[in-house]
Amino acid sequence: MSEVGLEIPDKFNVAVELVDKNLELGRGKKVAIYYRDQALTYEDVYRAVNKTGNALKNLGVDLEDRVLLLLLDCPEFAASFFGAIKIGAVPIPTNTLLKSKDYLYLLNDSRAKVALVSEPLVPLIEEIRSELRYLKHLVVVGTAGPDQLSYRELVAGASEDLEPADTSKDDAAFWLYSSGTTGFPKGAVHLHHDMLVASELYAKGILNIKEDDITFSVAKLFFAYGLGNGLYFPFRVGASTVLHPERPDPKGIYEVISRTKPTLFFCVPTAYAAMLQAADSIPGVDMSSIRLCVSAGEALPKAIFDAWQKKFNLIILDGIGSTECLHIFISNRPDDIKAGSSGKPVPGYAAKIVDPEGREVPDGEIGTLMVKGDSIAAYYWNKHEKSKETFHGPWINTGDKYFKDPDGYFWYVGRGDDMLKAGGIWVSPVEVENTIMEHPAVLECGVIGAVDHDNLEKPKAYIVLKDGFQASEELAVDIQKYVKGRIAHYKYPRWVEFVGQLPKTATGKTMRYVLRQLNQQ
Ligand code: 3UK
Repeated sequence: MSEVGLEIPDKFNVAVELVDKNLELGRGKKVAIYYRDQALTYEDVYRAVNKTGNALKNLGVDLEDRVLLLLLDCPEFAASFFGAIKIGAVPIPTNTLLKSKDYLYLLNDSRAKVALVSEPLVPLIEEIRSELRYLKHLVVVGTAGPDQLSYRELVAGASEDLEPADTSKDDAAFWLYSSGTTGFPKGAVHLHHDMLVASELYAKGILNIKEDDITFSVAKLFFAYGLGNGLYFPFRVGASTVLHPERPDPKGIYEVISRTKPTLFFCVPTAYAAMLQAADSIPGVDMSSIRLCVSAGEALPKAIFDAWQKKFNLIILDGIGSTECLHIFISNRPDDIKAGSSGKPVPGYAAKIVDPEGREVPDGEIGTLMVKGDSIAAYYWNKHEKSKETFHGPWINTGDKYFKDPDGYFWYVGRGDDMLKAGGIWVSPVEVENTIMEHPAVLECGVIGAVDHDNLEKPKAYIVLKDGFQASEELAVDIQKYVKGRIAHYKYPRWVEFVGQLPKTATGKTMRYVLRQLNQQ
């Protein structure tokens, strides 16, 4: 018996639990996935999972081999994710918003043998193909070109029967990469039991998800947040999910909601703010199907909670989760909300706020948030020092600064490191700084998170120019364009401020906290 009261046997394959079991429970004809004009039943998904698992086996994928998924939200995502897990391989859902050089790192660091890639993203991989040391096969979901394999053809030739690999509950099931301050992402290794724990504690415990729910997540499946919302939560209870491969702009989101009638809506603060702003200019918005809205990724400002409630008479449940913890571990509840706070620990998880010596601080005092629970990743792949800093026995250091009020609600106050978020997605200041520094006019720079008119964080750059260059609006725009062309679009600085010098430590390191203070004045 694990701490959460879930009976998980030692021999255990989570793909069986999340896919096959729905057939055993008589849900074969139920819709699992709505995708464009298609509705796929659990039987359809089961067959696709088995065929994809066999197709991967036929390519030589073995137990413990990594398989990189660079896929837009689509049924093939579900088939490859669970197909790989079912054969004991380890899928790695990967951020589709990155650039070629990011994929070069991820493919070489993970040593994935096979990558399954949506056709529009294939050029990004081809650009670095000659530098990939371990990739043997590039499988295209869509039309395959020379030296590429067609997913459709591989699957068409594969058997529908697949015995699950003889995995244990503590085998690696999948990895998720999480960005670090230096810009090199860390692969968090998640085990076969983790998705069951998150489903039990958060999806059932807090959302009370049921078979007749329909989920729609604006956060894509490659995020830990989206993966639960849009895939394993609904699959755990035989509910349906709406998958939407397009970029989520407010108009598109409202259109999907009005057409597909989800009951559970998952989003991030930036997109809630954008939806509110666009609401009145979009005709025919129908939100009547939604019973609950969820927000995570960054703190939800009270103003957005209030405006949403006023506009749609719906509450937004804010909760904090992380890639390492897999999903949300502190959350508001439908009947217990303090807007602006992250809520209280989800039953089954424990949370404490500690000082630098690891002692719990009194209520109202700020400290570092530590969390305990059975969905936490085992370690970071090939990053032993980082693993030791983060994983402390059953506890994990979230890196977040929090305080607890006398009523027991947890309040986010900031990060303990210099990492920041843009639209709920990690941005490393070092990576943005290094990119800006390659611009011919820039001598040095410092990047911090600043807040926009919705009180949401976005990157801001303080820049010292080289001699002979003049600060101007045009130069600021040029630097922004320069960054957008080189690293993922969401990382570019929304504000550029030219300064004479940067605050430095005795050893020459930029003091980003001084820049943060400067920004608040
Ligand atoms: C921050 C929040 C305040 C916080 C995630 C839900 O965001 C997720 O995972 P990431 O690894 O980032 C984790 C970090 O993001 N954060 C997330 N949610 C909140 N800060 N209020 C919040 N509600 O710094 C945390 O350490 O990208 C969210 C489910 C699964 C997830 N992986």
